Amino acid sequence: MSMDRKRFLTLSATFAAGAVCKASVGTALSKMSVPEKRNVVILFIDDLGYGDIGPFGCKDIPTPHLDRLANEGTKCTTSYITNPPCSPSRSSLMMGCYGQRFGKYGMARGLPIPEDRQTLARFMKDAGYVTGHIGKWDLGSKAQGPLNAGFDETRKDAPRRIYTDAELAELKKRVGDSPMLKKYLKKKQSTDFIINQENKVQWETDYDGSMMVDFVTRHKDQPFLLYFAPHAVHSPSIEAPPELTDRTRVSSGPRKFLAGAVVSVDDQVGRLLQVLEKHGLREKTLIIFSSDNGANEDDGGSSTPYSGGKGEGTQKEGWVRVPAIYSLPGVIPGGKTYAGITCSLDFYATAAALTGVPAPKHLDGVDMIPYLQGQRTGDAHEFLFWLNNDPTDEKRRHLVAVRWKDWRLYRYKETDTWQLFDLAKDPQEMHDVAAEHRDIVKLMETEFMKWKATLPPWKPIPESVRTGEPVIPEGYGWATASRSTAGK
Ligand SMILES: [Ca+2]
Repeated sequence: MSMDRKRFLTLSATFAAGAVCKASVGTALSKMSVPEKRNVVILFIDDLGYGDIGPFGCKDIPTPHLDRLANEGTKCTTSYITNPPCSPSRSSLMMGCYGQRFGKYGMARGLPIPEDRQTLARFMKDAGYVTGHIGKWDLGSKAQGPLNAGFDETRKDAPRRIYTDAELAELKKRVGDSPMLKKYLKKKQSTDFIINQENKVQWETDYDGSMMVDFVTRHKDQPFLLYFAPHAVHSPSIEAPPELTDRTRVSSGPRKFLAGAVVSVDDQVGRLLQVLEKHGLREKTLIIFSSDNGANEDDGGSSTPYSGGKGEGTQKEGWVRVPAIYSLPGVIPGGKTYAGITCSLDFYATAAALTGVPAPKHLDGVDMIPYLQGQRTGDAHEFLFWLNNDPTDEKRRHLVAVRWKDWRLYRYKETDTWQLFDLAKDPQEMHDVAAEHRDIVKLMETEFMKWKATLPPWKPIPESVRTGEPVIPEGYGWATASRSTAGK
């Protein structure tokens, strides 16, 4: 059976069952004054820490455009990614459900994204949206690129800058004797700069921002979903040029360069807001801003006030707690904070609610708009769960955890004893209080076991799906889906 045929049957079954979104689509839509479809832009930053942008308390990196976005929207101060790091996080976002539901128990690069359930892009496309992807992909099998997963367009990968010996010597002088230089620039090939159509060297995230402006401009007259996943602020940020680093208050160390990359992200947010305003789309566009996992501490990323992050910190809150902002003027209140528990699985459900088409049944997320409007109160998710125990994954990334109210229940592997932390009183997780709260440990463990019982077992990834064509074509401009790969 062809993929399209299977998809049609899945869709038919969904509609026949009369599926409705879990969280009152009708209520949220009834508050809107304009009956037309809203655009959705998801800005998903790589390794951006909880404490690395102004709206979340960062003092040393100016982020005026993100400050404005938070002012024109609601920031979520207890937002998580359920499946760290890059690849599982992006997969679960795109599927709107825990990665374990399709076998993703860790990094598991090459694991196919399921074809019997709509991706977010596929759902939006079927709901009449034009769908675009820019930047990092890192999900699915080698043969499943954005154009096979419901995106109409993906921006092509421009060629990378190759340093001359003289340029490399200059860079070394600027960044010092960084081990990152040796690790990432072995072939003198830049990870942060590309060569653009004009044959000029350009910071890749800035180039991607130009593609974002181009996408919005070309599709201003039709509803669109844009998934913007820039390279920044992933390691190494050491190539960040003085034009970026000089705009921060960090003057030395690895954070200086990471700060420059954060400034670049903020610049692109500014360009997005500008192009939306130019075309009268600001109040017709939901912007969701977040990160694929917590701070990169090796690069000076910050999880403040929490501890942990990428690298050695993957056992702590800062690895999975990320900044998140929702902005849709006229629908979502501006300048507010939502402190309830929410997560990246909610992006799909929230976007789906805006289409008026019933959301698919496989989602674990909820429509956040009623929570952000205050129509619903409390945590959007009473419990969230983490189970990273893929035996082929790096041991340091193994993680078992549960969040409930202010509590974080944690253990490294399933045979370990649970530890319990009160994040309200102890955000740095210095004091294990499991012995004093046996009842809470029991309650959270019981919920974890119930959730785990709903998951399929882990299986190795078949060799056959690990090879295939490059998922993002090289060149300039946009690659577009053909009828055979994307239907319609
Ligand atoms: Ca990442």
